[in-house]
Amino acid sequence: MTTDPKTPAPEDPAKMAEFDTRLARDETIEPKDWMPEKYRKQLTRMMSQHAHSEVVGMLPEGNWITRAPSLRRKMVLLAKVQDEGGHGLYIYCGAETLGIDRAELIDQYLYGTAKYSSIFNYPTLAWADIGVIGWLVDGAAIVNQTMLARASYGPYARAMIRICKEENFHKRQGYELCATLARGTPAQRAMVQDAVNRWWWPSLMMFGPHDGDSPNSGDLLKWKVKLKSNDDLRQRFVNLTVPQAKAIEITLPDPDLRYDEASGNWLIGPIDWAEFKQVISGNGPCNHERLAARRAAHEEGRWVREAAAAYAAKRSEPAGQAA
Ligand code: BYC
Repeated sequence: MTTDPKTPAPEDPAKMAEFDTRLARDETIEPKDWMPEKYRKQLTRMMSQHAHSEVVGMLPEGNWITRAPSLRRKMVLLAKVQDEGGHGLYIYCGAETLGIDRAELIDQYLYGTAKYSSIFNYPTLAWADIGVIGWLVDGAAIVNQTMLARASYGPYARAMIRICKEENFHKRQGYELCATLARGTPAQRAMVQDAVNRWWWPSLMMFGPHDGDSPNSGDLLKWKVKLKSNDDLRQRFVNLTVPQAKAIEITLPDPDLRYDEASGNWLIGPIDWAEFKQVISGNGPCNHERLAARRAAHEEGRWVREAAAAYAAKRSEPAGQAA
C-alpha cells in the first residue's frame, strides 16, 4: 500500500491524549514539548501573520512622522511606530521557536501568499487618522491580544503580555489625540469625524469573518490558542468603544447601531464582507503600495543582514583563525 505524501501521518494517540490533558489543565505548551503537527502549523500561520502585521503596520503611521503638528506629538508617534517594529520582532522570535526560520516566513509574506492584517491596507489621509488608529486599531488589537496573552502556546502568550502593555499606551495617546481634536475648531472636529467614518468598519473587520465563516476557529478554540471567537471579541470591542465615542461626541458611522437591553450589547449593522475579501485577497486601497514598500526595505537591508552574518561567523571561528 502506498501512502499519499499530502496526507499527514496520524498523530500518536497516547501523545495526543497527553497533549489534550495538558490543555485541559491549562498548562502552557513550550517549544520543546510534543505538539500535534496541525497545532504547530496553525500557530506558525497565525503568529507569522501577526508579526507581519506589526511590521507592515508601521507604514500608515510612519507616513505622518514628518508632519506631526508639534514636537510632543512627533515624539509620541516616533515611539509608537518603533514599538510596533519591536512587537514584530518579539513575535517573529516566538514563531521561530516552532522550528521555522524567520527568513522563510518573511519570504512567504513578501513573495508568497502569507497574509497580514487587512487594516493596514487603508490610507492615512489626514493627521486625525493617527489619533483614530491609536484609538480604534490599537483598541481592537488590545481586545484581541489580551485574550492571546492567555493562549496555550507559552512563547506567544508571554510576548502578548508585554505587547498589550505597550498597546494600552498606544490606545490612550490615540484617544487623547481624538478628544483634543473633537473639542477643537470646527475644522478639527470635522477632520476627526471623517477619520472615524473611514476607519470604523475596517477596524471591525480586524476580528476576522463571522464565526460561521471562520475555518480556523474550530481548531484554534479547541487548542486554546484562541479563547474567544471572532464575533465575541468584535462585540466586546463595540461595547467598549460606543461609550468612548459618546464621551467625545463623535458619531460612529452605523445607522443600525442600537443598544439591546436583553443582551446588554451594542448591536451593529451588516459588515461589508465583499470589501474584506477584496482587501485580504490583495486588492485593497493600499495593498500594492504596502508590499512594494516592504519589499524595497527588505532589499535595501540585504547588505546589513549579510554583514551581520559575516561578523557572527567570524566571531565563532576559533581564536587565531580570524584573518
Ligand atoms: N486581515 O479562520 P479565520 C497591531 C484571514 S497589529 C487579514 O477566522 P483565524 C498594530 C485568516 O488569516 C496586530 N486576514 O482566521 C500594528 C484566514 O486566512 P488563512 C494584528 C484575515 O486565524 C501597527 C481567513 O481570513 N493582530 O495591532 O482563526 C500599528 C479566515 O479567517 C483577517 C493580529 O494579527 C484580517 N483582519 O482568525 C497599530 C492578531 N481576519 O490564513 C496596530 C492575531 C481573518 O487561512 N491573529 N483573516 O489564509 C488573530 O487573532 C487571528 O488570526 C484573526 C483571524 C482573528 C485575525
